[in-house]
Amino acid sequence: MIELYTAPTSNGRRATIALEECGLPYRAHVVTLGGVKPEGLLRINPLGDIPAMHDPGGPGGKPIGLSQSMAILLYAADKAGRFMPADRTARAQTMQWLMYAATDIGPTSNTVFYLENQVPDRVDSTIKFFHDRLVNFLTHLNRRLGQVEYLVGELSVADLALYPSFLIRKPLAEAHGLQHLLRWAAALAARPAIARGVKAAG
Ligand SMILES: N[C@@H](CCC(=O)N[C@@H](CS)C(=O)NCC(=O)O)C(=O)O
Repeated sequence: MIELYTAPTSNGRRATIALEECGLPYRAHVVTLGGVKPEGLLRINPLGDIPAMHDPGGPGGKPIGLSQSMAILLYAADKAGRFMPADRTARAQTMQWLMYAATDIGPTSNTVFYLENQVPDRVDSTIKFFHDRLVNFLTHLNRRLGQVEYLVGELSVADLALYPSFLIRKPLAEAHGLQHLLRWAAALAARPAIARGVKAAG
């Protein structure tokens, strides 16, 4: 059984959603962020960051430990043989949108969070810069989702990568009337495995 260390954050939910959608049995250990980290988590990731998982039945039947929510998502999809289009062009496009979630949306959303909540000196012009950048990224997604049902047509790891980051920024999508993005999110929210994944992260 896969042991997963997680928490109710976008990264933590990405891992639980991935395991639920891929139908891989796992046990979730919900970790208190900022607190003492369980030994099992530190053995996989000495940084103590969630999510991290241990799969005793990894490739070749050997155990594997993994951190990084995107790596866990791709591992689960590969193990289950799901959510990655067979067509090579569609696969390349899936990676393009997954990277958009991983390197543009996620980090910008996190930066807004840190600037608004954790950086000691609040600088409104800097917050506005990153906030506008995030709105621009979400608007780009909205345009894309006005043309396709899911990011690459069929449901893929790109959608599963993005959805947890979207959840935190849903109010922004509502405030800017990003109807296609909201339609996409409602379709994902209606999936029982996604609902279970969000709940399992705590
Ligand atoms: N890039 C990593 C980021 C992992 C990360 O930053 N995890 C945070 C929570 S979302 C964490 O565990 N922080 C340690 C703590 O707050 O105690 C991923 O996608 O998994």
